[in-house]
Amino acid sequence: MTTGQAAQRTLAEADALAEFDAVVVGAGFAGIYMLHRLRGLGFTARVIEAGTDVGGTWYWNRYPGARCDIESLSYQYSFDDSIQREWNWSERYATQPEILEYANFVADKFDLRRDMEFETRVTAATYDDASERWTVETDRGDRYSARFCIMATGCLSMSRLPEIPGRDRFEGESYHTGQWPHEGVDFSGKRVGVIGTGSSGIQSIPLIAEQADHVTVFQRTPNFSIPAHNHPLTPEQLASNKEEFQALRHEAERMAPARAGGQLEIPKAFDLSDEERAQRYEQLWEIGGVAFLGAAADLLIDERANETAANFVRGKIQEIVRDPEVAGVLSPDDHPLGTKRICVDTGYYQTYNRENTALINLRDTPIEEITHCGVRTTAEDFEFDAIIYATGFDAMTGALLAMDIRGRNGVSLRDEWAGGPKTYLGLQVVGFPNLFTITGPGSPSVLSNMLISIEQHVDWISDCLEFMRQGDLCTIEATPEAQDAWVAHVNEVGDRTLFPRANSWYVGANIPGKPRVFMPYVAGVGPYREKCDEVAASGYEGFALDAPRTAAPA
Ligand code: N01
Repeated sequence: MTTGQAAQRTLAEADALAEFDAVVVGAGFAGIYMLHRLRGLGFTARVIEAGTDVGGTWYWNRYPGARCDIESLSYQYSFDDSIQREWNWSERYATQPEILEYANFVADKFDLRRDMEFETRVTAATYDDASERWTVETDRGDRYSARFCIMATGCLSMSRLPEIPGRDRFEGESYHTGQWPHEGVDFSGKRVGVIGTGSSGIQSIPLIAEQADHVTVFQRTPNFSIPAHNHPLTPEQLASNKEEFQALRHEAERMAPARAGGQLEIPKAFDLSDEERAQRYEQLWEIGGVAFLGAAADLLIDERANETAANFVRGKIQEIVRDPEVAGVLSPDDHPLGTKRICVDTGYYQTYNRENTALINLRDTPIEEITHCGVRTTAEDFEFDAIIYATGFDAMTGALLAMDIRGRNGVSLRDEWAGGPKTYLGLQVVGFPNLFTITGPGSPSVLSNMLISIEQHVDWISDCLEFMRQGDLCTIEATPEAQDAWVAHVNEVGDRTLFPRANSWYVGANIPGKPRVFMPYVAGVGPYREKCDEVAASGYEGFALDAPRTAAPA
């Protein structure tokens, strides 16, 4: 333990019995902004974070090639204009180190670390009916008491190792992309096996292949990937964005995606002739990135429309990859394009033209076990110096359910969500008063620019807390009627799209035994914001608000 950690530890011990207005779990982008708002409102708050510093996703995912697939000029806070005025992004898509530096820049600018507890994992949060307060417990034995408990735990923060027999037997190096060593890894001269071809695999494989002696990629399901066409940002681009940023953000915050009937100027796939459609797909392929999903208004609604775009991408894979058999294995055929998170890459398909890169189709020859020296499939034994698990996350609910969260009458969130997550607006759960989930299931979250959704939730929660203070109210809790209606609505709009058809982490299909529920809200941040604003303006319709029974309000 360093002197600094020891000093912080002593502080934590001193704080262990202290009471706060709010405890915030997680110091990623959500926790950072939540603390800033709470402080601004004069609430006392403590942020508890498992990592040694701020950053959340961008603290943990340090694998080679890790970048955001939202353009950096959009992936930034808007709450204080001086942040974007002072910060300059270097590339169209920022690298993980640069985004982490940005998180640190914001934490420093607002002097946030003094209210944060690092290297501390929350293990339990329990609501006490009598005192109407939460007790938050950590893996260091600390206990915090707070009126409000705010989960800023992220949607993709519980990394997941697959249940392959023999995983612990491997004598070489093992890594998970979501828990990458801070000092980096040098693969020079090494034989590397990569399991998984989602965004993390697709971003890291090209760079690992450039460095390693040999790379073997184990693919179970091929994914659609669109080129990033990343490039440095010019001083002119940065300068003009600084002027336009707030207006652009205002517009983005109110946007409904094409799949929800927004952006009427976008044509439907069959409004175009075959030639016009091909031209449009080609243009969007050249622009690159997730914008490809906006190629036609009905891509995520109409299977036939989707198939035209999927065919276009499959054609690109055949063009890029020299070996037609490998191109065939890389071509997705089991889900509509975009219904698993679309990937954005730099040189991914091209990597399979390298002499030192091999692709193993696990559909033909599944992995049987990990051996002491590599991977055994039903067809072959592979020897590796390192195995990389790019096998993803227990998304959206994993981080919440990893804690023992108990609401009124000791009811556990794990039991409440045994059949899948149920929330009102993705913000609250019946039976868990004064517990908020930032970008929780049932909100746009992972289907949106996370910075937009985080700011909207933090602002909504902050306004709600201020409303409660003004009205001398002590507890807020979603009503069962409002929650049921919201869950039904989230399912209904989700079912109008093609999303539920894919075995994606959006529906929990990557976790054995996880209930199959489509978790994010697809109607877009604009309509969602309107609904949240209406609820707030009505005096929090759908929530029960109560005056204190026992103690003074926070
Ligand atoms: O995880 P994934 P990820 N044997 O779940 C395979 C965000 N993100 O870390 O599809 C063999 O997508 C699994 O195969 P299958 C982004 O939202 C963003 O890549 O289950 N294979 C799949 O290929 C993204 O969607 C960025 O058949 C196994 C892979 O592992 C999300 O995080 C960058 C297996 C997991 O893919 C998750 O991405 C990175 C097994 N037993 C991540 N188990 C950007 O911003 C699993 N797999 C760019």
